Formats: sequence, structure tokens, C-alpha cells
Amino acid sequence: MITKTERAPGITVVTLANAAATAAISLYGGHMLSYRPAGKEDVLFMGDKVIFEIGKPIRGGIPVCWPWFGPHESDKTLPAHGFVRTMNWKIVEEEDGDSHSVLTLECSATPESRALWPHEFKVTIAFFVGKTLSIALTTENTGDEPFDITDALHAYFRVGDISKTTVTGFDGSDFVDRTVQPRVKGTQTGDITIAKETDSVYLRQAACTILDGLTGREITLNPQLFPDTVVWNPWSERSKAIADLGDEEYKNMICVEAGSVLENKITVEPGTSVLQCLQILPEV
Ligand code: TA6
Repeated sequence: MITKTERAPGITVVTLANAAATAAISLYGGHMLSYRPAGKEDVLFMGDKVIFEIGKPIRGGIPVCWPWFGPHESDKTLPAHGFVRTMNWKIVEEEDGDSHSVLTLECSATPESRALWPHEFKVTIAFFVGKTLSIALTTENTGDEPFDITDALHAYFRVGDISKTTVTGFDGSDFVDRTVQPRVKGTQTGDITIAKETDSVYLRQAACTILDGLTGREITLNPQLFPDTVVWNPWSERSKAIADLGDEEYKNMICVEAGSVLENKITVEPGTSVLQCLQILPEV
């Protein structure tokens, strides 16, 4: 079943429900809010203080960072993580199956986007919702000049206790620590554990698994053509400065983001497109 509701003025949420899973996707931001395999807890984190308001990005779920990740390279007055997370996307395909549903959304250049970034584009995101979740992000250059992007599917995962959570798959990977200036490079030894503010870019495309030590849940991520993985948790002090995140909610979330960030810019030639995918496999 596919239903549409108005979550807030101008913000439509599409709910996909089938025998295998239920998902909610906001057209504002092309943003997945919830993915709940049948009989299981939500895989994604969304806090109690989440704000649904045109002009503000939604925290939690899976924000789409595009056409730049993090602060803009040269102009810090531009919005962090680009602008498609505050654009209204339109539906281009819906498929309502018994145990599998598909929703495809797209957004393209507007006068507002051209004021921030002078390029013609079409970005398409397709959500394949069933026993597993697959997301396909396509960037198309519909203009006459090449452009460069960085991007990410900034996924927030729900965990029972961050201090009992590990992320496997990055042993031996180089990373950049973004919590300090200048940024520090390191090499991961063993699994990732979080015991302080963490904002690390792992310079490797790798399948990884989030192991929730409290609930025993395992969530595996399989990225394709996203060369980097960002692991973020604001921890206690930083959380207090984030208005739309409860002071204690950092304990129940971890961002593990499939991205193409920092030096890994993607050049998209006119008339061509780039496809990047993320598969999320929840298992208990
Ligand atoms: O992916 C990590 C990060 O870039 C952090 O530096 C942190 O700021 C986070 O994203 C959230 O960004 P936001 O703009 O959504 O508050």
C-alpha cells in the first residue's frame, strides 16, 4: 500500500507498506524518514526534537547531501551539505508490490538552486523497500558544462547504546579525523567504537556492519561507487548545541554515511550521469 500524508505545511510524506517492510519518505529533501522491516524496530534514527519546516533540513533518517558534502569549499555562507535536502522533490515512479515497493523521486535546477550553484542538473533517488533496502542515487548533468560534486547518503541508524556499538569492516583503513583542526590522518586498528565526539572519513569503499551490542542487531551496509564512508556521532557536549537533537539522544544513534567527499570529487560531463548505490541489510 502507498499512502501520502501532509506531515507539515508543504511537506508530504509517502508511506510504503508491504509484507516485508514499511518505509516513510519525505518529498521534501528526497529524504527517507523510516525503514522498518516487518516485526522489527526501525533501522533508522529520528529524534524527538526533529523539525519539519520548509527551509530547514530534517535531522535523522537519510538526508541527501548534494552537490557538496559538509561546508562549501570556498563560501562558508552557503548551506552545509548542499541544498537538495531543502528542496521539494517530485515523484517519478511508484510501484506497490506484495513484498517489495519502489519510490523514485527527482529534483532539478530551479532559480533558487542556480543562485547557490550555477549548474543544470537532475538528481534521481530510487528507494527499493523490502526485506532489504536499496537506494540508487543518479546525478545527471543536463547542462553544457562539466560540473564537480561531492555527496553522501547521511544515514542515521538507531542503536540501543552507542557505547556498546561497533562498526566492523574498516580494520587497516586510512581515515581523516574531522573533529580537530588541522584535520588529523590515522589508520584504523580493529573495529570502530565510539567513546567521544567522532567525525571520521574512512577513505575506502567497504561493506561494513553496525553491531548493536545492547540489542544484538546487525545492520550491514554495502555501498557501490561511494568511495568514502563517514562515521559521525556528536557525543554529549556537541549534542547540546544541536537544537533538533535531544541532549541524550546521541546515545541512540550513529551516522554511517556512504559518500564521495573531501578529495573524492566526481566530475559529471554534460549529457552524462553517474549512478551510486547503497544497500542496507538488516538482520537480527
Ligand atoms: O557527516 C558528519 C557531519 O558533516 C558533521 O560534521 C556534522 O556537522 C553532521 O554532518 C551534521 O550536519 P548538519 O548540517 O546536518 O547538522
